[in-house]
Amino acid sequence: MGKESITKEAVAKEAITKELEKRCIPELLRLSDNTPVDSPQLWEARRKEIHEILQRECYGYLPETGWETEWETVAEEENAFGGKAYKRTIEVRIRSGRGYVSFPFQLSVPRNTEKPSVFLYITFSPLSSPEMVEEITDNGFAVARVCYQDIAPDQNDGYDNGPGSLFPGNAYDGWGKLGVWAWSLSRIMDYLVQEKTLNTDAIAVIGHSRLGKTALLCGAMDERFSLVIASESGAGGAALFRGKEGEKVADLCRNFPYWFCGNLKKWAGKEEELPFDQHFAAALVAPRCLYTAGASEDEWADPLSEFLACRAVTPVYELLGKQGLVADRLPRTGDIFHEGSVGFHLRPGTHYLGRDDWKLFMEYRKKHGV
Ligand code: GTR
Repeated sequence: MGKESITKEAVAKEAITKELEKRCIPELLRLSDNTPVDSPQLWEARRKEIHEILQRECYGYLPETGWETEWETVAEEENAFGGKAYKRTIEVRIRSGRGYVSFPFQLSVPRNTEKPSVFLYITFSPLSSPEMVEEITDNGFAVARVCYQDIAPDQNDGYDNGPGSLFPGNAYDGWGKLGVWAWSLSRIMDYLVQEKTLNTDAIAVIGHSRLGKTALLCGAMDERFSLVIASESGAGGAALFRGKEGEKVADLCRNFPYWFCGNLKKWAGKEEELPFDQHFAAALVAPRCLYTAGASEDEWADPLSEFLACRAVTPVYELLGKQGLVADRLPRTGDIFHEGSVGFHLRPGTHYLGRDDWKLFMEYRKKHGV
């Protein structure tokens, strides 16, 4: 390699560092008492702090105890997709001292693969819509799919409906709908990890947009997922708030106050003062795999801010003995960074989760065995 290209490479890498420095985000590898975090043991302590800050200031506290869950298969299709897969619809029933709620999910398992890895996919569309399931199962993955509105309506209805009603919170740090959806995914995970026909070591959680935020929160809180895929999750998802284009804290709090906890409102217009930024959520996934997908024309989500969060968590991965994001330059349309435990791609086009994204997610999983 010539001197000139070495220099070009170094400049391209340096551009990432410079862009990230401009954001002035809070440090990950320092405890609140200022102790530098330089070992996996100290990271555990820092992890607890981050876990606490994110719940208190952004998403609200998710319940940790006090419920019972049961699951019942309510429908079965032995020969789905012309016999290539079987499908089960399973009802999740959750009970606490305050009552009982339920929602369905659908598990599609390919017959061509022994112990398939799984995508736990939270979707906008109802379970009756086919979505990408046939293509995913043809690729040897099982899919557990849940429609987010079946868990709890996407409305400002307080704690009236869905799992929120089992654990109503307060107006400050009570859980918002993202928390409710994310926590409910973990109740599906409780079922999946017991299912011996599946590869329970390779269960990914995936969602797009508001459901990308949900998937990130779920995978940040629940360490049983081997991979977390946040597609175009933007503000309140994988994108840094500081220096972000498009949607800001004030937009989220005006349009969707009920997605988050009440405390987030304090930070509207004050991103620079936030005691966290979204790389905190991404860092909780380490050392497990994290994949952030962006689209070049999705300014509202801001893929550069998503990319920079991936870069920002890389030192945590390195501390834990993994490569984080392996990228040699700021992302250009069409770039795919699949080398490290943090994956990223920048698809051409607008806000959407489609077959081009799925193809890359499946490639990444096969490459990393997660
Ligand atoms: C938008 C919202 C985004 C994103 C998106 C979606 O209106 O501003 O944060 O969540 O909805 O979920 O489709």
